[in-house]
Amino acid sequence: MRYGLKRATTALVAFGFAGGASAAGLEGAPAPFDKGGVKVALISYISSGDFFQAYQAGAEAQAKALGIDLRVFPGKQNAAEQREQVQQAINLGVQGIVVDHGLPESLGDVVQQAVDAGVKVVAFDVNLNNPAVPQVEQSDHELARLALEQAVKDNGTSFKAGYVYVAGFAPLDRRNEVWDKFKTDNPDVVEKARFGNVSDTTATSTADQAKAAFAANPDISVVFAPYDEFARGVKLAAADLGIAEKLKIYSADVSTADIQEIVEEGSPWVATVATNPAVVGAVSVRAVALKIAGQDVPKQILVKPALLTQEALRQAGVKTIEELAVKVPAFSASDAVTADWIPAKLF
Ligand code: SR1
Repeated sequence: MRYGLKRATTALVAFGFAGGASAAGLEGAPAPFDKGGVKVALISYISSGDFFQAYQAGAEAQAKALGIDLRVFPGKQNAAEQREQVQQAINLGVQGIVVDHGLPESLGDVVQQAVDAGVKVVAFDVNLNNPAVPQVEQSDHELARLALEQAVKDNGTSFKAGYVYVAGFAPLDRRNEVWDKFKTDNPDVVEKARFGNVSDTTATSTADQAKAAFAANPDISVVFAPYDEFARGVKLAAADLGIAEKLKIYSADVSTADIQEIVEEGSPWVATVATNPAVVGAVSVRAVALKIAGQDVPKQILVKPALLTQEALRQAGVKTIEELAVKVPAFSASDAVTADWIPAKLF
């Protein structure tokens, strides 16, 4: 069975972990994990939506397996609050912090305070430009390239497009670089409308904007919406306007709810390119654990995404992310930042 899968990684399927730590520590692990009681903070900018919930679940599972006391600071799309949370984490005496998204300008100095206080920091999808802070990312350039290659396969190189983008988020900015180059390389792809919103109601706000864009540009036939909440919004708008059959949506990310929206009869959501966010959460925690243990962590940690087309998902009869992981083990795997003392096995 093929999923239009272009990249494979191996080693971990992250829906649960065998073995793991007791309160007394992790046998065979380096200090301080051998004794237990390691405190780490997960500080998010966004917590709502399938991607971020699954990311958090993966981080929690990996933390549990390592005996880490993970303090989760929920994200409310509030830069001032996230900044305050970094300070709270330092005051709590955590040994590590994972910063998940956020605005670099509001985090740079507090993250430096954490580093100066000896706290190990890892960033996911936020460019903190700090040599002490490795960054986890989902190979966003490759992700966008795979989605746009599929768009060309389905639609050729001449079409009117809608594009969903909000500047200032590292993954969206990286995907945008690929979109810009794609338009330069394909001058008959015309971006007729650009819109987007990131908030606690991203999908519905994006739907409202998409409706206005479609009303003003009825010739749009392809939408590049490289965030699953964006794609849901565009799909919602298409359904409300009754134009789903003349539209094709290409996105990023996947969840069980997304799979159901993609495979349903008449869905315009024809492809997505995704990692398993639970694996990305686990990788982020492993990275900070390695740093706390004084072990080497690369500056850039990549989790490779896979192309998932509507056609392949339908053919395989996949309905949930768990089924996806079983049928395509490589989808849920990352061998990034592993060590033999880190438990990372399914069940
Ligand atoms: C607002 S940024 C949204 C993106 O962050 C993660 O990288 C997910 O892939 C999502 O698309």
